[in-house]
Amino acid sequence: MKKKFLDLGKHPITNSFLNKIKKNNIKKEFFYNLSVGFDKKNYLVSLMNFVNPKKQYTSKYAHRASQSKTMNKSFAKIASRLKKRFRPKKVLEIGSNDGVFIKNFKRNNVIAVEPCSNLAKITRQNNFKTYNDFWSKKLAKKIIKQNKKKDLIYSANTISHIPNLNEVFSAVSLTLSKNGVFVFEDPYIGAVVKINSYDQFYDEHVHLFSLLSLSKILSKTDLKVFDIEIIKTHGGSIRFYVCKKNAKFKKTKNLKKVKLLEIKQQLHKFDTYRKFSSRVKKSKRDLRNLLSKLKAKNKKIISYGATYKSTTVFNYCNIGKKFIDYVIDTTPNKQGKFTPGKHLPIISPEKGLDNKVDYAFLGAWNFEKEIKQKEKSFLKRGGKFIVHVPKVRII
Ligand code: JHZ
Repeated sequence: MKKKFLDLGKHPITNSFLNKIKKNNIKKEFFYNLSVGFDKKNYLVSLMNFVNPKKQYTSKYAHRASQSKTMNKSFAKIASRLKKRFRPKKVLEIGSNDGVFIKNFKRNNVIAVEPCSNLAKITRQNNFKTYNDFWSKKLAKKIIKQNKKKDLIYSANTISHIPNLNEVFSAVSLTLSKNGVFVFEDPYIGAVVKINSYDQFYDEHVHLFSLLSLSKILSKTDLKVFDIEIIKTHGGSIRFYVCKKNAKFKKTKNLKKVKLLEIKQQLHKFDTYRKFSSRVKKSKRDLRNLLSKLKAKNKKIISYGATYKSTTVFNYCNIGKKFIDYVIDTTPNKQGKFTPGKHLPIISPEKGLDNKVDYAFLGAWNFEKEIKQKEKSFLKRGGKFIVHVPKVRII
């Protein structure tokens, strides 16, 4: 049973960018209550209400994982490390997006699973065998029948998106070879609590894991975690290495270290999340105050990165056109559209980062370094970024 600790109010689906702002479109826009709870039994943080995945992972899925240099590099690095460490002959990726990870493998070694048909089309066009489907036991059975069991299953920013974790891990267990390894990474609840990144909560992030929660969940399966890494990706992620309980891998020292850190951070206590929730309310007040002050001085403010995260910030903090003129983003299929809920126009950075912009709210704060590097001339002429993590401030 989950106990609620955070209520962020009514939110749209983060992937539901609008083509046009017409009365009819706005009337039809789907909203749900975004609130977050803690399950004392499994130490797991999850949304209180799940949106139907068929509404989320459609043929119009906008996010392209290859839109940042940082992510291209990060996927190339992990692919190379996994190849060296496990020497896998048969590889599968769950949630392959536009192929940013699998492109580092030979086509005959790797297959992809991706529910969004527009993304599956891209990896197919690049000649990677792709199953355009949701990850499930049924699909796992089909895959092993056609493609044999896998030595490596990899997944980034996908497992936290799937409501039914029993189904996820049963399907993984069916698909793994005897000494096969399942490596997956997702935003880390430890980082969210530490840096106050409440915008990691949105319809797609239905669970945010810790080692403590995953260990509880896997204790009911034939799988175990044998290694772990806390990484900087997306503002703080956790990477789990999982295998069958009777596989050859011994648990590493990293597990003990992370477990102790999580206990120190009290990630297994409801009170930690209750306190976090007060910090989130303060963050909202601070951001609205800062934007109001800047607007009173007639400053031009835009937002940088039409992220799913910023949909949470804007809808929770009620930030619309009064504060933000428009959003800039490099993703071609976000440009020309409007953000979910607050309907801010999205345009390209080339068009949008003009000389009149005084401040840019960093919706893509997780790429601060890459963006600052790219936008040196904006900074040089006195342009400034606003961030809300770990604290609302101008940088
Ligand atoms: P980014 C998505 O969330 C959705 P979002 C998903 N649920 C998830 O878990 C994470 O990804 C991983 C743009 N950009 O990655 C590109 C620029 O315009 O933080 C993207 O639209 N210029 C699957 O949306 C956005 O910002 C740049 O220089 O919160 C970044 O989105 C860079 C670097 C990015 O994920």
